[in-house]
Amino acid sequence: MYITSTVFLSVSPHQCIGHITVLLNSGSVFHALCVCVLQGDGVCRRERELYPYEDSENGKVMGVNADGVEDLSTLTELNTQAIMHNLYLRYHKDLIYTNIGSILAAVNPYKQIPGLYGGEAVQLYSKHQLGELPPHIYALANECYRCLWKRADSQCVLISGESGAGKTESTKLLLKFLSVMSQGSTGAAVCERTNRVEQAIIQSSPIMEAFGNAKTVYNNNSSRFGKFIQLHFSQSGNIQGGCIIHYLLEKNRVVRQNPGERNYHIFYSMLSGADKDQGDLYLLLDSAEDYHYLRQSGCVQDGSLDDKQLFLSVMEALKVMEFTEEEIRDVFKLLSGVLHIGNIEFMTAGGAQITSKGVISSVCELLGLDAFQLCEVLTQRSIFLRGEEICSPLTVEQALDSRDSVAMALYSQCFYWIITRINQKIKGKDDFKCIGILDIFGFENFEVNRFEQFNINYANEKLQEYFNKHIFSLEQLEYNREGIQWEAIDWMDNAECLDLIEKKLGLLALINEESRFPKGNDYTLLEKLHSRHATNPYYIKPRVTDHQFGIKHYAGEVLYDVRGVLEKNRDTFRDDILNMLKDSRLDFIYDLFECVGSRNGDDTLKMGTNRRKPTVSSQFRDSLHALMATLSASNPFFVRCIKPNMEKHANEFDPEVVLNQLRYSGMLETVKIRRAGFPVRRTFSDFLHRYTVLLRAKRITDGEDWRKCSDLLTVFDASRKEWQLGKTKVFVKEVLEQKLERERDEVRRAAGMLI
Ligand code: AD9
Ligand code: MG
Repeated sequence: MYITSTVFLSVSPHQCIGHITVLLNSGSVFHALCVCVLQGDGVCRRERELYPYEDSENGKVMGVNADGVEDLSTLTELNTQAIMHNLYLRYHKDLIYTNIGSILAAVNPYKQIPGLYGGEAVQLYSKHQLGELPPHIYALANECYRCLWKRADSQCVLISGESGAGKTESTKLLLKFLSVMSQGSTGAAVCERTNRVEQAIIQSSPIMEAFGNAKTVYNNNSSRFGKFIQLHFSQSGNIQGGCIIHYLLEKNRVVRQNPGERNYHIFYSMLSGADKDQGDLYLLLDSAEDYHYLRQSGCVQDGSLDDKQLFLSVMEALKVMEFTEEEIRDVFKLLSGVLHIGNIEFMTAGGAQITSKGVISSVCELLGLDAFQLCEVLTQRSIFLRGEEICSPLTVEQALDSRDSVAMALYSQCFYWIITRINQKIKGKDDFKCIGILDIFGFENFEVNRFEQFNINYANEKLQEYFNKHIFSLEQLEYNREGIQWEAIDWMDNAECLDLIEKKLGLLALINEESRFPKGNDYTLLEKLHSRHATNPYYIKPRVTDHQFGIKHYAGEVLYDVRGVLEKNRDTFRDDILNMLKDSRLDFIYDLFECVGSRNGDDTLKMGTNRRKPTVSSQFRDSLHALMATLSASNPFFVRCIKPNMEKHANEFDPEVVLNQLRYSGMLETVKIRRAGFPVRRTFSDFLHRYTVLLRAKRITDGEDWRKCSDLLTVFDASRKEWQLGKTKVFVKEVLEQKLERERDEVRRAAGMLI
């Protein structure tokens, strides 16, 4: 249905005319027409947009291809609106994937699309080259898998997009596809071991999500930690092992959540899934409402989350991963212990006094602690000075902080322990190549943004830098170096914003400096940030508030609340509390605090004894840099996830929301460079080696390497539009590479060779 937007331009925004509403977007670039259903309550709910696009420059309605194009680099008219229109057309036909060469754009459908990801789809995509079938995450996964041999190097898939855009779902689909490929390639001898590894990798997802994901305002299943999953493949194509690296769990969520958000899923699922015996064993109270840590945000349930079902799948997954009954019991006792800790209350009586003695006995029973010792560390602080113990009483506020720090430490150590156990289970040889999949927490901009958001957005900024470097910077450098004819493409560089954050005397350095300064507090920090960076174009010094600073990120401006930054960055944990936990009668609790050897384990907690312990943000920066180094040694694939609306609704495409994401992610520039560029680049000898069978078939045997390359490429594209020769490499467009690969497969098949 075509409707020219001019007909409706005079109608005021959001005005309801019978069953039709016209929405005008504030930027005046875009006009959306929606059919609305007037509900009984008189509220007009948007059902479906009919025509969201008009070319703002010349006012004409663009030519419409009913399904849109599958590859954005083939669009005839190139601008951001045309890209969006194409995504829109496809989205409403449930075609959520669109290619930009080998980069995949994925619009979150917020619904299950029948048949899209089933076994048949996996089989189908595994048998075809990239480009032969409609765009799909499986097509990208298949290409990534093939590249292990085609390019003979390790691969990585970087999934980006804001919170709720679909990164974690994409990660799971990639894992699913790769594990099926692995099974298909398995020889009988390694079959059993391989199957176990694949199953374990797949089953690690429900466990990690239960313990590391939570409902936020942006996403009902939001990842509150970042992860990089590495799969080690053998030469014959099966997964021999894997490794999960995790980044910065948001541990504060255990004790505090914003209104409308929830604590980690596992707490609610334990409460709704545990049977009577388990309930008795774990001393569970009746419902989530009975716990301070679960009820304070006013949200204990969400219609889209099935807590009971999650409990069953976590239990199933824990068994597959061979967690022992005893370990499972210990974990749930710890979780229940954490919840009970949150119910400990205090009053002032010459310092803080505990008012809820019954709770203390439950906590001690669950965690194997001594009641007297627990009460002591919660109400007074003891330090050793020159061999002498000095105790000082705590205020109620300090007592609440110490209570919360025990809960956070228990939960986070338990999380790290679970990941360590998963890693032990999926460990295997890494004697060939690997595929790494990066699924971090997406860009966030809440009403109040804290230290966690600062780190999350910093990580997203790094990921965007990596994307820019690979798609724009390195590519154009190589064209120049190799003497390829080329028209330069402008792109939005985020280097200056990153400099503001991580360079010498940048925000991170100042935060760290102030964290080490004994007298430093959040306000002295803010003063230093303002005075050093107020003139930086990427820094925001708000006019009115006295506790915020802001950053102009590539994805938008975010104001951060400075309150709490230093404490979270220092991440101190009192020695006396640590010792009390180590005195636990339960081996499990003792081991968590004594033996967790992971990066995030011991170190984090030993602040009391080691003042030069790295701060949270410097550890995070180092781990991001290490990650970038790993990524730089692999061949990258990119998935750009896009959120169609902020309401998490199916069948709703909000042009303003999508347009913003397309703009900040540099989609137009990406399409331009993919269209103009030659993304496939191989040295002459690599190229000849790959296509030996084609050379033979086309009887190209004479001449220097470059000449043979040129002769072969001319056979496939005499016009030379799809390739160029550089000084040491051939430069080929993806469509031409697909043709070469197809023909190579056919020749090899005809000759009875393995493909
Ligand atoms: V965050 O940065 O961790 O807060 P993600 O990971 O980008 O975020 P996620 O993958 O969790 O988002 O997707 C959010 C929700 O969108 C999911 O819980 C699904 O309900 C929905 N979703 C995402 N992708 C798909 C899909 N391919 N098919 C169906 C989807 N639903
Ligand atoms: Mg996620």
